Amino acid sequence: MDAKRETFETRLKSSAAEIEALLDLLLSPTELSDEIARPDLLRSAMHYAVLNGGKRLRPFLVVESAALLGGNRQAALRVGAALECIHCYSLVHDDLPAMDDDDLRRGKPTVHIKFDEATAILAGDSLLTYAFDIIAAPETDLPDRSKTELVLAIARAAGLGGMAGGQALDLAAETQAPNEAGIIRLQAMKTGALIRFACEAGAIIAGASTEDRQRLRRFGEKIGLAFQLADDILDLTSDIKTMGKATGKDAARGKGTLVGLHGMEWADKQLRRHVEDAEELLVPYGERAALLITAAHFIAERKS
Ligand code: GRG
Repeated sequence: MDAKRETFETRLKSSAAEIEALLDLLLSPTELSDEIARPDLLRSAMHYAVLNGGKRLRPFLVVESAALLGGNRQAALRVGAALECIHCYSLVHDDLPAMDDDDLRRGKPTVHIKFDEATAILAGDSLLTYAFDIIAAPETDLPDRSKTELVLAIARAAGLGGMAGGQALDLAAETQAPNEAGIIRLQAMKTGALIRFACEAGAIIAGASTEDRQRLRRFGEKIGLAFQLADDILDLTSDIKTMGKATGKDAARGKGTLVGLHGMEWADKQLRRHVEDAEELLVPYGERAALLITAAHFIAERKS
């Protein structure tokens, strides 16, 4: 393994450990002020949904984007934890029988299998809500204006015009296959929006200039495209053991993907192009951006 990749993997692991420790604390049985009680079954399901493995890529992007622009690390960790709560909620709800109907996630039983469907729905609901709590709480040491910007940006990324809307388009795609532009839009919403937020959040936390914020946002967009393309390739080429979840489902359902439309050779080339574009965007930051650039490569080359 080359040195840059090694540094990246070490940093990804250490930020994942910090995020997990924070999530564990946030999901402890002790009530926060103004909470009346924390029902233990629901709290346990949330804890299980969040602390069951996972690469913690989105929080890593928040932390490292903030670090690039001189943002407060503790605040970035909290925003990363909030984002991971939303990501995990989306996985819990996506796995439900009414959606993808999966029994396995991150190599373990999905939340509705381990607990029950109603608890899984409520765990997702509560994780989504908790994300806004974590950002707005006094423990997140940021100016109120930055918190408002973060809450607005994460809401737009997760809601009707972002991830949840993308999931609705994805469900509709099972009965009517979208064209290429439709696939790109669906994926930008369903998967891309949270990844773009992760990178833009770093700039907001750092109180960066509009230009820096825009640059990080575009970087997030590019690696979001790479992430989804890699996911489509893995859905076709990987197996349940490596991925920790069912594979081949998109193809089996005749769901349109860019790989299905253009073939594997095109997808590989396109993936390289997205990573090059992402790298190009960070040129102004020189060596300081090396870690984020290695992250872009990792996203494109990941095996799970
Ligand atoms: C239910 C509102 C709602 C949205 C669901 C994200 C999502 C939308 C569905 C998940 C289905 C899926 C496999 C999407 C492809 C991209 C994706 C989010 C993969 C999983 O993310 P990783 O690889 O997972 O970062 P880990 O486990 O490492 O966190």
